[in-house]
Amino acid sequence: MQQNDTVTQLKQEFLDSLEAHFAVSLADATDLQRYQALAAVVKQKIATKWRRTKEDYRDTGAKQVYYFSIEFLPGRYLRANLLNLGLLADTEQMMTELDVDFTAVMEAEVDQGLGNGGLGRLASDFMDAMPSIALVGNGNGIRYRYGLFRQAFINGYQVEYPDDWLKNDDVWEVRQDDEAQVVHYGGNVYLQDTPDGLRPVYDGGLDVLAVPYDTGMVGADNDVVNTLRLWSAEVPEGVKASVSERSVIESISGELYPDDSNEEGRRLRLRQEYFFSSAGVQNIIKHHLADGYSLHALPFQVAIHINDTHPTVVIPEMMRILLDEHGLGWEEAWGITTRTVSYTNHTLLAEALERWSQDLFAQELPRLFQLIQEIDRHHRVSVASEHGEDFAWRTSPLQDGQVHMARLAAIGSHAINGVAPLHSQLLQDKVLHDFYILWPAKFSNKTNGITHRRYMHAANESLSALIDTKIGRDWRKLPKDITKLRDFNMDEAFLRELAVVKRQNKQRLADWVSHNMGIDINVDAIFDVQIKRLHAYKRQLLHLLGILTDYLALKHDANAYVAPRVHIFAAKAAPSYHYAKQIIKVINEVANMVNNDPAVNDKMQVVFLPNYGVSLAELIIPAADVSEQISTAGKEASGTSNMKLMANGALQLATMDGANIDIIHAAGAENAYAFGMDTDTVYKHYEQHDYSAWDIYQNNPKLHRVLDALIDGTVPNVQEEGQAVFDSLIRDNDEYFVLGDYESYVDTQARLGQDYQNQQAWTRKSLANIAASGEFSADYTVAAYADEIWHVPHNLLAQQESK
Ligand code: GL2
Repeated sequence: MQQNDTVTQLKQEFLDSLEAHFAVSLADATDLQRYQALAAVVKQKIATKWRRTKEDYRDTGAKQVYYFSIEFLPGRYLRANLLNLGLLADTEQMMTELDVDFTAVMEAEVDQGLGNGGLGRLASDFMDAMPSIALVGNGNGIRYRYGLFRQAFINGYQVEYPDDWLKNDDVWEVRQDDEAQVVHYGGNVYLQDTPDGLRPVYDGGLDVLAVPYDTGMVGADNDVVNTLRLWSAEVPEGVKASVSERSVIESISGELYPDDSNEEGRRLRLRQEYFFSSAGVQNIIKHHLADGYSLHALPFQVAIHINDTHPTVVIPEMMRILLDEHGLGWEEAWGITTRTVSYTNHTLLAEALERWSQDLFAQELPRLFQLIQEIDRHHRVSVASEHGEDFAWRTSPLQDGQVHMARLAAIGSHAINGVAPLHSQLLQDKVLHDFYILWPAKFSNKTNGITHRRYMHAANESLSALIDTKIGRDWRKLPKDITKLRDFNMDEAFLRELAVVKRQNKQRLADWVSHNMGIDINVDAIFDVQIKRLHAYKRQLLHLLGILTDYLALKHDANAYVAPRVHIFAAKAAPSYHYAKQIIKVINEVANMVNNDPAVNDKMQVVFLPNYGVSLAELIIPAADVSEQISTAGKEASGTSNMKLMANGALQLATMDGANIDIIHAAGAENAYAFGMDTDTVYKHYEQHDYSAWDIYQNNPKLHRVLDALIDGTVPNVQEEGQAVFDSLIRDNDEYFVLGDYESYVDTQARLGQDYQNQQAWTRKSLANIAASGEFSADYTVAAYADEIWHVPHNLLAQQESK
């Protein structure tokens, strides 16, 4: 069809849809109605491909991957779906012809925030990559009634509001009543001797109906549409539940990450983990059998991947189904389970490795607890003879009254991977070292990736279009081809064009800040960006100390040179993470102080954008000049905003941590700003207890002055919070070595500021980053999982060869 025909047809479908759904004309329709009408048109286009994909999988008996994740962070779907369907440009043209503000229409879509940060967004990037490389992969998670809280700032403090994302219904989802599963909690379980062997008998407990809502995951430029299945908790039909019983049940899919600082919160969290794990596994096995396969064929037909330890109960749940419901023997059930399940670890932080109290676990999931006891016993027996009792004890799922989920995941899966080379190495050497001794072949690395489609082609259309003019469009399918851009790094006209695109993106962000925050930021200044969850190890505090350093220099030293910067933060702090919230308050007060001081603010401004999420990221990332990735080395498993920022031409100001190392290596060290202690130094300090924050404070007058500013009234309105930050750094000896890296950070920032003044040289570095970003495409990451862990086909290589 000619493009004009497509536009004409789209226009007709859109106007018809508006009338059919809302009985309004275009002129009278609200942006929300326009969005919903357009989304309905797009959904219709997806539907046929989706049905065919499902039929095709069933008819060919394709092996299916199921990606189990307690978080998905899709953001908005409309623009990404249009892009993948190849209809984005036509839709833009249609909207122009209709004189409709397309941006306003897209912004009427709610930003689906069913995740906290990188882990959830990675799951959604994988949902985009899988169909795009024609891989048979589905998501399995929870349809939270309320997503991650909506953040606002009042007097500089974070305030949390509920995220009522279903208020206007979700256009994309499809409820599947006939796929519902019952999930059972609590009660007592007895083992009874029957002619078929020991069988559990259940007494009491709670039945919850898990109802799935499916959303089509659209492949780019192909006919593949996979399924993301999110489960919602309801009262089973026929069960008379009181109001309070009903609310207990519904709370299971009520909200993302309930506060886990108290017992009831933790109980709910465990229930959530079992909820989507059990519903998912039951449903998979049901279909597997209905399609005529034997249980022994499960590992050949199905790969279940657990995204971090939250879905680890998949392992005992599969054992329960195979043993109790199908009468398999222990060894054969264990073989099937372990060959089906694989596990990605996403964190090195000890406190983030999940553990449950055995009492709580046994109360909530009594049968699963019995099975874990049995897994534990088998494990001890099998390793003790060769490795000794102490080793068996250290690696057991049950120890010290707790259930250790990472150990259970390592024992019960056939593959374990980390998410960046350093992280995978540290897993083998430290965190999961004992398991590496037992099963070295289980371990591998799969470096995270991102979808360039969302973060470049959709969010930064002008950059992608500019790149097309130089190297054609193949790189959009084969992201590594973007390295061809390196041939143009001496092309001055092209560098100028790149700089123009960056400036336009900065202006777009500046307009947003002006409109939403009432602050006019200087687009000629360096946009120095730190966007990620607020956590002590990510060290937003180090960035803040750098800001205070510049501020004090400008105030007190007439000769000080500070390159003009706009410091841009966006971050949510977990509601129960008091210290993180205190840091937000201090940053906001520093921002106030700086922005309202005419003596400095032609040189520096600080903005903390509220309610960080996927859509805000899509606005900030194309506008960034500098990407702050400054975690304590050895703490950030990978990071993914680093990759998104790089692809959009920001230079990394980074510690040698997570995937920063690989990004800096790919872009070339001369095109990035690495600083700070390396992992070995960090570990040495922890082991030798030779780090003294107090000594650093005493011996560095500049830093001394900066820290004092937090407690001597220099920064106004932070009496309590400034003191808390000061105490954590000095009294508590600075767990994350903020002070240890301070000097190196401010020196590197100063060098960066100088370099930025040569715009052409800077843009050349920016180009080097863009040109090296291809290898961080999630298409490659997912293909590597497919080849090495899941053993399912995809067509990434075929695309390469057909070129
Ligand atoms: C995380 C890691 O902290 C982060 O470094 C990594 O990039 C992502 C995805 O692998 O996973 N782990 C984790 O629990 N969250 C992350 O973002 N929330």
